[in-house]
Amino acid sequence: MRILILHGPNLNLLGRREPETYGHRTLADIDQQLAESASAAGCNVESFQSNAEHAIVDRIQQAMDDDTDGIVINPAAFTHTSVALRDALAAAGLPFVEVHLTNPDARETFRQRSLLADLAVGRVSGFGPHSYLLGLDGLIKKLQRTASE
Ligand code: CA2
Repeated sequence: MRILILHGPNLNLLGRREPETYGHRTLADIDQQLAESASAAGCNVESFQSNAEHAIVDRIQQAMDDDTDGIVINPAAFTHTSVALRDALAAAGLPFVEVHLTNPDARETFRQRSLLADLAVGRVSGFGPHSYLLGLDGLIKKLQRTASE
């Protein structure tokens, strides 16, 4: 099983800025842990981060043709703004889980709207890096169930 992990804008700064909000772990740490967790479940993960909306759209389109089974995405600020990302995820038709380090619903009003949430198979928010692991686990179990039906 092949899972794509997508990280949106500014998440490359994790561990270097605003630790009081986003914690001390770097994106490389999180990706490493996701790779270990996926491998223990017999899955492969590939991680991709970009600050550019078009690059994330391109990577989602690539996933339509590279045998990706599902996507775990922290769209970061694009969660709240990007019709392009929504359209790309809808067009790809791959099951995806939306994850957030913080709980956007407990933050500013503008973070309380997700343009992606209704397309997602699930959402995990507020558990720091553990949100990604919970999202990955949920997606793998969902894909396994679908495969055995
Ligand atoms: O809680 C999350 O994971 C967010 O997706 C993070 C986004 C924010 O716009 C969403 O509302 C919720 C922001 C990511 C910024 O990442 C930084 C990391 C370190 C230092 C500064 C920013």
